[in-house]
Amino acid sequence: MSTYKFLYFALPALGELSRNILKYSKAQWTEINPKWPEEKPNQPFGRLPVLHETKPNGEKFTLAESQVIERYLAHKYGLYPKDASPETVALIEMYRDQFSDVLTPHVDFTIYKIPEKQATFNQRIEYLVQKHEEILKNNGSNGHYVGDIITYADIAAYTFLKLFRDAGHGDAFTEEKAPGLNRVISTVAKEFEQ
Ligand SMILES: N[C@@H](CCC(=O)N[C@@H](CS)C(=O)NCC(=O)O)C(=O)O
Repeated sequence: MSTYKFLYFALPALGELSRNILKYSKAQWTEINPKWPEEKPNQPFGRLPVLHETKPNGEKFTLAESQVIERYLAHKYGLYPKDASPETVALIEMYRDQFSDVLTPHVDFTIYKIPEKQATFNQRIEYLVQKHEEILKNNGSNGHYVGDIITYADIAAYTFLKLFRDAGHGDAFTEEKAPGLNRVISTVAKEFEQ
């Protein structure tokens, strides 16, 4: 089994979904919060997150780019349906990437303190909730985006909605407004608690 070092800041932002995939998959991993900016020149592209893998035969592999790291781990840990077609993989990744449209303004106003980004966040989360409720309804309102198993898309929704809720922005997706998304959250949460 591979072991991993996951390098990111002690913040819930671009590294959060990879952290949750590592936790959910019960991978053997440790987190490192590098000294910044001292460690910046030592990163592949000067930014975080970065994943360092050591394979069972001792071979090393390093990856940067948050969404690439997530997908690498999601493939390794079975978070796409078995034998998924390229179309199914693409749909799962499309559902996940939707959350970046909301995460970006969220990071801008919570971490970079740009107050006017809050309005963009509010407008984008409202739109996402409306669209994703339809997608989840079309999959049978069963707590999953695709089929009846937990995929990368489900863990993405759980991760980012929890992140927004923990930051005090859960009003946009209450049970009443977003029953489908709340079902995804509770389905994934059950597995996390095991
Ligand atoms: N496209 C990159 C962006 C990474 C990024 O913006 N990382 C920020 C933290 S969220 C960073 O390293 N900031 C410190 C810096 O740029 O010096 C990704 O998705 O991983």
